[in-house]
Amino acid sequence: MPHSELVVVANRLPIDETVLDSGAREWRRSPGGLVSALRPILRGEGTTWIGWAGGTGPAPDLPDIDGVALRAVPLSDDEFENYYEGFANSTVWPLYHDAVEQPVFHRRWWEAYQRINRRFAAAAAESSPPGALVWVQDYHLQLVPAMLRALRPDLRIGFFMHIPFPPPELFKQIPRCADLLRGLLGADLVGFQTPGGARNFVRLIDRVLGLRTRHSEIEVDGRVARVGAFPISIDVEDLERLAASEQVRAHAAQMRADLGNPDRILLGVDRLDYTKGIEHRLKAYRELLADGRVKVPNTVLVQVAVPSRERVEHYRMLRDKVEREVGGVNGEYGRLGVPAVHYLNCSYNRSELAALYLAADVMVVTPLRDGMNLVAKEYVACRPDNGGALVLSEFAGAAQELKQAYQVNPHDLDELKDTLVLALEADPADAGRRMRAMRRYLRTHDVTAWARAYLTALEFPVES
Ligand code: GDG
Repeated sequence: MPHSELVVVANRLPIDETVLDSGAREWRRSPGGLVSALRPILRGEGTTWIGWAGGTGPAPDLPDIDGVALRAVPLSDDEFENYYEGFANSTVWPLYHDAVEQPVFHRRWWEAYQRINRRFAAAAAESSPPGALVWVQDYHLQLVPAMLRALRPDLRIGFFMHIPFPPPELFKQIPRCADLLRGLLGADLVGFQTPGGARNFVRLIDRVLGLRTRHSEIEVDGRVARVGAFPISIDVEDLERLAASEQVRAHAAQMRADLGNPDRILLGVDRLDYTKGIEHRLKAYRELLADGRVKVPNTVLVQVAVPSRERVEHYRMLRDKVEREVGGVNGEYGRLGVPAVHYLNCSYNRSELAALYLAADVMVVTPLRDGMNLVAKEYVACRPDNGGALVLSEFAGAAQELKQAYQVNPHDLDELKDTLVLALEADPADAGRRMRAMRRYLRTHDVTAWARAYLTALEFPVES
């Protein structure tokens, strides 16, 4: 029988609480993110989304959003600290990103992680109609698939990992790593961003759990769990439309004017996260200025650094380091009224972001490791003019698809500098060909294609 009810389980609900001028509070759909990804295929009725609403304390009652029923899972201050900031973001996040920062382990974090995963599994078990498909998202909830299967063997369960999945040598450092693998194996389909992530998972199942694996199939408890790569994407059509709009084009021109109409604008847009390679980028730019290969005011760098996980120690340290470096570069190379780096530690809405992408000559995406990196894809989608050039780290999942980008190893400072110059001085015809090829690829590999591929693999009926 086809399954027609969908339950999404993610750490975060796709809403934010906004305080209106009147002082009243209102829930609004969060911009971007998974909810936009799923919107084209969510059919409203019959879809439920389970997740945390953002505050601590009792779970709020929530309105439906775009026809999707929302169910909040409560977290206390303590649980937020141990489950979210602790195990999820100070153990799993750094370790799955090649340990570019030292992962930290605490037994109390692991206990909280188990407890909260159990809470999400219980909420999913309660909210799912018989035979529904439950799609669990990301590294915060790796134990949920097995916990949910134990409660509700009638459900079809999917899991998608948004971040990289590390090789055995790294993964095995996590105390209780076998429990994480067993948790994920509770799913009928475990999806990763890249084939490499999927391969690492299968190797680990073989080595740590000693289960029989055949390519992408694993025999577990008398059933078969499948593993696959499903590279996530963006709503290409929507961004193309936005970038082509008169309002965004005018805004982009205004931004260039506000920056003093430089010949070349370099742009970085990232969450302020140590995986994103912001420091490496700043260092390369500073050396280019020192070498005289780029000059202010002809060239400027705009760095948007969206605040993130601000209470976690590594993030506070990163912010200090980045701000010190920006201050250093500006002190040395800025001119009166013309800083070398325009550093913006705030968040932008979709149309402002589109204008920034359109204004930038070179988009610099240099993560040390990244599951996919949607910013790279968004930049390409926002260039229907075929202008601009994308510098992209080979360690972002997106590099496996955006082959015509100027790819770079961000750890190699000289290579990074040379690649930035190459992109800054690119022949417009060549740069245009690259952009066109990448846009053509994205048009057929957009977010709807991603969700459709995943759900079809789980035999969920998706309208064409
Ligand atoms: C994780 C994985 C994977 C940026 N600035 C603002 C803003 N953004 C939006 C971007 C983009 C998103 O945030 C960032 O997505 P990324 O993919 O670049 O990075 P992560 O946040 O680390 O996401 C990543 C992703 O999950 C999806 O699977 O690609 O590898 O790490 O869409 O446009 N959004 C708003 N204001 C901003 O100032 N509203």
